[in-house]
Amino acid sequence: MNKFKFTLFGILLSGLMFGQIPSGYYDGTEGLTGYDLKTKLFYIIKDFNVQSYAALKGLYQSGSSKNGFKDKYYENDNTVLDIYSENPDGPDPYNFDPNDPMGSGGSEGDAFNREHLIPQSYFNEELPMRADAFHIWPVDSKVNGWRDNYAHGDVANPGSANPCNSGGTNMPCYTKNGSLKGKFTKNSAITVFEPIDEFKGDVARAYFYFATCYQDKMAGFYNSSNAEVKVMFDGTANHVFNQDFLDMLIQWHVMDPVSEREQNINDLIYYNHQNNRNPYIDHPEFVQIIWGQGMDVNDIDYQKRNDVLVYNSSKNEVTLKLQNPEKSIEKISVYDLNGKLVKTIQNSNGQDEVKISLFNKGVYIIKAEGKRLEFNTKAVIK
Ligand SMILES: [Ca+2]
Ligand SMILES: [Ca+2]
Repeated sequence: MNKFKFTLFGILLSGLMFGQIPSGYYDGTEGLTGYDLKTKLFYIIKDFNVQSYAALKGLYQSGSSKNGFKDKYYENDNTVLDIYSENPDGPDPYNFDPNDPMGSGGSEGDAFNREHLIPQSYFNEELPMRADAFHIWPVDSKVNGWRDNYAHGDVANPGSANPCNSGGTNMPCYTKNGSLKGKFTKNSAITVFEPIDEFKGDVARAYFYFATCYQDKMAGFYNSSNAEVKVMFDGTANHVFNQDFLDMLIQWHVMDPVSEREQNINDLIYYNHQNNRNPYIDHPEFVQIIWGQGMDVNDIDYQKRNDVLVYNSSKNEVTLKLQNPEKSIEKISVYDLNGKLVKTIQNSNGQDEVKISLFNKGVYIIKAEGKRLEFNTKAVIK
């Protein structure tokens, strides 16, 4: 096991801490690695204050300043923050008032309801899973229906997708915010649903929470009558995940770091609802320590983004060029593979193009932060 790999991921994954972790909450986790750490976390989070399924509605309506189920981050208009319709690059296609009745709609934008990121049929609609707010989020009901019981996953051939309007059966297809339904990049026999880049890490961390909180129930879930469960899980209490699915979740987790919204939701659920936390929001490095042993940055397939171009502009220079005027680059941090901070660039005058000079050959990880922007990417100087 290579220690500096952990250091690097730890630095990249620990973002600005907005959350209020209660004192002593993670006592006893120090020094633990692998499944020992996961089992310790299981004991910390499993006995939560189970709320009713109906109580989720009140949670979504909460007037708390930390209610990350409302949009306090993009339009900041307190409409429902629906990951399947929020457009972080501009105006939303539609919005819901959290006080409106939930329902089912004939088309996108008609109504919202409760989306189980891990489908209810996997666990026979039983409590506490059925009402656990860490994986049940308010989303458009029509898109919820299209997502169905499929796993979340990267969709193959997104460029050939058409709108899902005809019912989500015309795959690959996209929703009004660009979420995709289609065949899994890792297995063309499997249908998956892909959230937009902005929320991929959020979704991945919800899966990591679920895998930890219910590790003792995983064998039972795996034997559910729903065949789709095997796309996500492997039936074990330790590893929990199907390997292809896990590799993708780790990639989503690394590329889309913890956001203020997630930290707010973590506090909201802890202090106002069920009194437990998602450890992977408080300690994103735990993902690597549990599941990513032996993994390094070269194992992560850093995808191209359509909001920022990252390219080698000359022999010793990497350029980040913003493609979307709604966003801004405010700060860039560059790390070498030892996890050492090589340089920081403050882009206080808001230029949409930032050049980074790097004189030593090697692989670097670039962390970009700004308005409506936070991601990690890789750069190579040859
Ligand atoms: Ca919005
Ligand atoms: Ca995110």
